[in-house]
Amino acid sequence: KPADLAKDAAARAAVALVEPGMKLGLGTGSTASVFVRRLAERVAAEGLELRCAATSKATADLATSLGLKIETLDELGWLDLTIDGADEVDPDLNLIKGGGGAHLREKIVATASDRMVVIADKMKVVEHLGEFHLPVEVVPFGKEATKKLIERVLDGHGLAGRPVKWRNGPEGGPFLTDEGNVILDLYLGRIADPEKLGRDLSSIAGVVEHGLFLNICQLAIIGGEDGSVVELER
Ligand code: DER
Repeated sequence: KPADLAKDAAARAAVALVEPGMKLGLGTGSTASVFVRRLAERVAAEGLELRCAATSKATADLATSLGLKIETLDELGWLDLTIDGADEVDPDLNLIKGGGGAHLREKIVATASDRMVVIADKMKVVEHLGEFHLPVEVVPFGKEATKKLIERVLDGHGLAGRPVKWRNGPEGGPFLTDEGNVILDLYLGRIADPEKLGRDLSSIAGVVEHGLFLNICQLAIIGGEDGSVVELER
C-alpha cells in the first residue's frame, strides 16, 4: 500500500543515519517497526556493532526476534540517536505521539538521546496539532478525579466539552501501558497553545505524561509513496 511504501522509504533513510558503535533508541508503532526490520537487515549484512534500548515491550520483542541486541536504558545510560514514529508533526517539528500507548517510555528514551529523529508518512504532517487525539497517561489511583482535573484544564484552554475517553484494551478492559497505567485520550480538534497545555496537564498529580513532544525532535524524515523522502529540520 502507498503508506507502507512511504513508511519504508522513511525507515530506510533513518537506517542510513546509524553509525557503528551507536547507542540507539528504538521507537514504537508500525513505522518504527519497519525501521527495526530494516535496521536488523543492515546489522546482519554489515555486522554492525550497535547497542539498542527499546521504547516498549513490543519493540523489544520484535528487535530481539530479529537478532538485535536489546539492553535497558540504564545499561546504556545515554543514547546517541532515537528513531521513532509520530501521530502528528507540525511545522516546528512539535509532535503528538502515543497513538500506540507508549509515549511515556518514548519520551524518556527520546529525551535521553543526543538526537531524536521522527520517521513518518506525509499524512502525519499537519499545520496545527490536535486533530489526532492527545493521549495522557494517568495513574489508575483516583483516575476519575484526575479526569475531572484534566477537564478543568481543558476549560481553561477554551476546550470545554471536548470528548475525553479512557482507552480500552484489546480484551475490552482498560488499556494498560507497560508501566500499568491507564490512558485518557483527549479529542481536542486544535491545540492553540501546546506549550501551555503541556505544562498545565503535567501539573496534575495523577497525570504521568502527555503525548505532546515539544522541542524534542530535531529532524523529521517524511516518506513518499514513490520511495522519495523529504527532510524537515528544526
Ligand atoms: O504511539 C506512538 O507514539 C507511535 O510512534 C505513533 O505515534 C506512530 O505510530 P505509527 O507509525 O503506527 O503511525
